[in-house]
Amino acid sequence: MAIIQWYPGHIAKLERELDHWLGLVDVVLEVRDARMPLATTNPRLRARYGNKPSVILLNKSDLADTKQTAAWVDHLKEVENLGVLGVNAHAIHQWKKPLEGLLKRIAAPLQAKRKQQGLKPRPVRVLVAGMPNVGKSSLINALSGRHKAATGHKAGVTRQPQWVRLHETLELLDTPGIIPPILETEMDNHELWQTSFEQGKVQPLSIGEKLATVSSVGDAAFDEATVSTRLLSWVDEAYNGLMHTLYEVPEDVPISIESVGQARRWLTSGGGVDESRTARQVLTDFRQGRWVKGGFGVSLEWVPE
Ligand SMILES: Nc1nc2c(ncn2[C@@H]2O[C@H](COP(=O)(O)OP(=O)(O)OP(=O)(O)O)[C@@H](O)[C@H]2O)c(=O)[nH]1
Ligand SMILES: [Mg+2]
Repeated sequence: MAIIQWYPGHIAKLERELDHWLGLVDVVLEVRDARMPLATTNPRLRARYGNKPSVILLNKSDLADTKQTAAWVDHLKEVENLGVLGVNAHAIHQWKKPLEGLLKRIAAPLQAKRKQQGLKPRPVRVLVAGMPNVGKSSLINALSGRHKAATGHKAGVTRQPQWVRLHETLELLDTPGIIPPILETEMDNHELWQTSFEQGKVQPLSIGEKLATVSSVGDAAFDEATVSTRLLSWVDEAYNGLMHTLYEVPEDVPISIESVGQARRWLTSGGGVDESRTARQVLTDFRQGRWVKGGFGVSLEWVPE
């Protein structure tokens, strides 16, 4: 799939600024989307964390496949040897304590070192980083209990880094989302993403397509019909006909924009299926969690068995 405008100029500038932000903090909190923990990590960014202690948060777990999120937490802990938590910014009370505990534990040796050097104690400083739209600002707002940082359902809402003090011992630096400046084909071949487990007859979505489904790349950067079609096909296969069930498409009719539009009567005035409306609606349904049933959502990346 051709992704145009993959790497806007302002992102290049942000990447350069990242080194400066890293110099200001003790710990990195990398936020990813629980529905695709591999596609929403930026290997170039991770390479720059160097040996800063870091923690991975798989956010939006309310929209993800619960079983997969639990498996990803275990898997990433093992392969990355880091603290990993599956969280939901909209219900942070469940994770606030464990998360703060984890950050403080990580920062304890740094604090002890300061004390040894005769320096005054200061708050632990945490860089909150990750791809666009994964929920960095929402998490910071939820943790601080105040709406300090701007949030929104599209890429690039946070434009400037911003410090938010949680309390006298913890400060978080909200930063703009950064996507990698590499071509999609290169991303798909990157070793970090090679561990992605894909199964079934239907070809999995490419990294760029996955990022499009969760609005980590702007809407102008991809073709909605293509992404929507691939999303429908993969999810329908991986989740045993879930798209047939949710959109009430007859079992013997293959899943497609056409069949979903027909079933839902998303039609043009001429009576044919309104393909662009249907494609957009399918993406919106996925993004807004309308495929979550009984607390079980959909993940586009599954952990190796
Ligand atoms: N369902 C659900 N939605 C979430 C969660 N966290 C954030 N969101 C939504 O995701 C969208 C993006 O959230 P932001 O906090 O603006 O994301 P960001 O990572 O700061 O994005 P940029 O600043 O653009 O990089 C918003 O519409 C949020 O309401 C979550 O845990 N669950
Ligand atoms: Mg933000």
